[in-house]
Amino acid sequence: MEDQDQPVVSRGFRGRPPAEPERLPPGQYLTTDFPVLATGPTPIDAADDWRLTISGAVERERAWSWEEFQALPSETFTVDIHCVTQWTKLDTTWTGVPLDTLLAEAAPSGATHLLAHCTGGYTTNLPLADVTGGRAWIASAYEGRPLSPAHGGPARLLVPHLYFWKSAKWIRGLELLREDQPGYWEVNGYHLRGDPWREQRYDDD
Ligand SMILES: Nc1nc2c(c(=O)[nH]1)N[C@H]1C(S)=C(S)[C@@H](COP(=O)(O)O)O[C@H]1N2
Ligand SMILES: [Mo]
Repeated sequence: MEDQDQPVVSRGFRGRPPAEPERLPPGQYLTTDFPVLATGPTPIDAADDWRLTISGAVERERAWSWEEFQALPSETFTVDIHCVTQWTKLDTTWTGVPLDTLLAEAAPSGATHLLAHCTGGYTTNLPLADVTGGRAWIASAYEGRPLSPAHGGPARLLVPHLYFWKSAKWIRGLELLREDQPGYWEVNGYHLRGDPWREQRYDDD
C-alpha cells in the first residue's frame, strides 16, 4: 500500500521536536515584572470591613466576611496573564476560591452575565460561561503571599483566560445579570468579552 511509505509524523515536525503550545497571544510581548495598572488610587481595603456579596439574578443573595471567605476551600494554581496594553506574564501563581464554589451558594437564576463591582467604583462585565467551569477565582494570595493592595488586595477577581482588565481588583460584589451590561472599560470602547487569543481588544474587534 502506498500509504505505508508515508512518514508517520507530519512533514512539519520532521527533524525538530514537537512544538510547545503557543503561550503568547497575538500582539502581546513577554514581561517578567508585574506592572500595576488602575484607573485611580489604590484603596486600602481593611480586611475587617471587607465583604464579598453576590446579588442580582440569584435564588439566594449571599455575603461573606473576610473571616468566612478565608474559611472557604481554596486552590493554588499557576496561569499566564495578558493585559490589553500588550504585556503577557507567564507562570503566575495565585491562591483563590473558585467562583464555582461561590456561585453554587447563590444559585444563579436566569443569569447570563455578571458585573463585578470594586471598591472605588470600577466595574467589569463577564459572560457567566467565562467565570464557571474552573476558570475564575477570587484570589487573595500571589506567589504564596497575601495579595498586595496595589495588585488588588485583599482580594481580586482572576479570570486569566481573558484580558487582565476583566480581573477586577479590590473586588466587593458580583452582580448576576439577565442581560449583558458593559462595565467601566467596556463603556469606554473595550470589548465586551476580551479574549486575548482572538485579540478582542476594542468593541469592533
Ligand atoms: N478595581 C480595579 N480593578 C482593575 C483595574 C482598575 O483600574 N480598578 N484595572 C484593570 C486593568 S486594565 C488591568 S491590566 C489589571 C492590572 O492588574 P495589576 O495592577 O495587578 O497588574 O487590573 C484590572 N483590574
Ligand atoms: Mo489593562
